[in-house]
Amino acid sequence: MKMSLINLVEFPILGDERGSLIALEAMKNIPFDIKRVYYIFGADETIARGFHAHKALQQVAVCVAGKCRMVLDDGYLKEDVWLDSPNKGLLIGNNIWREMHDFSSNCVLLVFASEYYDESDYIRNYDEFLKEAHKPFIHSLSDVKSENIGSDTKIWQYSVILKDAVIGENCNICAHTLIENDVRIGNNVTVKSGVYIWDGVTIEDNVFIGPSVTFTNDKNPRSKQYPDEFSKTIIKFGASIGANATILPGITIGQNAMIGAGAVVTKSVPDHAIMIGNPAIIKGYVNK
Ligand code: T46
Repeated sequence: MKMSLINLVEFPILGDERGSLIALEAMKNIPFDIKRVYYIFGADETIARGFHAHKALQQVAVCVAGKCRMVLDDGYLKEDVWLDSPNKGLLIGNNIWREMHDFSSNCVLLVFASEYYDESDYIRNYDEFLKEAHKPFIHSLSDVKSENIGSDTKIWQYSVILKDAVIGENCNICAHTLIENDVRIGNNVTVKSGVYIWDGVTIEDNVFIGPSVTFTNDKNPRSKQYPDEFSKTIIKFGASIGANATILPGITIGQNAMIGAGAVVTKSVPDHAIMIGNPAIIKGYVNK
């Protein structure tokens, strides 16, 4: 579950019978070096402002007088909060879409910023913001040559993905995996560690590939001798392949089928079948 986007900092109110005082200090109650301070006042109560995100900028916003409603959105979650007290600071990180609504006529919104003003740091188009927020996560220790990787997909350490591979949205490709060129992977697929997916393999949506599952694509492998075409393997929608199972070349695994750990699958598998053993046999069927 996502944590809240509303990150409020409460500033201690100092003062005495003469009145109140709040002190704001960089790297103390403002969690960055302050390079810029600006304030918004005299805002039209009927007009909202903001409607952008920042690529790098961190800010803390405080209503030192009056109030306004701040809407924050990280591309997954949208939340709002009233800024209505001079001792309540809202921390707004980078890559967060912000909107300011419902300014009171006396509102003074004071903002501390971690960087100097730079228009190129703004993302002012919501679709562009969403694209950025949902872009695939590619770990810096992986070697990913393909540019066909869907939004929200995660590729972890020491994965090698060749240029023509196609991977859908919201997949999890765990550490220590290899995906060759002629491979198609759908949406919501999990590939656990230690899996090598060779040319000729198609994996449809919602499939689970357990750790160290072994795919093959050549019935008569000999060193330095290549078939005209590699055998095609298809893993259909929703199928699950248990750890360390071996899938021989040219096999189709049916929709929602469940392959037990360590099974050696030598023949195509019907939809919903449960397969176990070596050679794998049908043990039953999962509920449709
Ligand atoms: C933010 C929200 C909370 C400058 O020249 N220097 C500055 O430091 C700033 C902040 C703005 N400007 C210029 C740019 C525009 O021509 O002032 C004009 C109004 O700025 P903008 O339309 O971006 O204002 P808001 O209220 O939509 O957004 C502002 C900040 O720009 C933004 O960083 O997070 O307040």
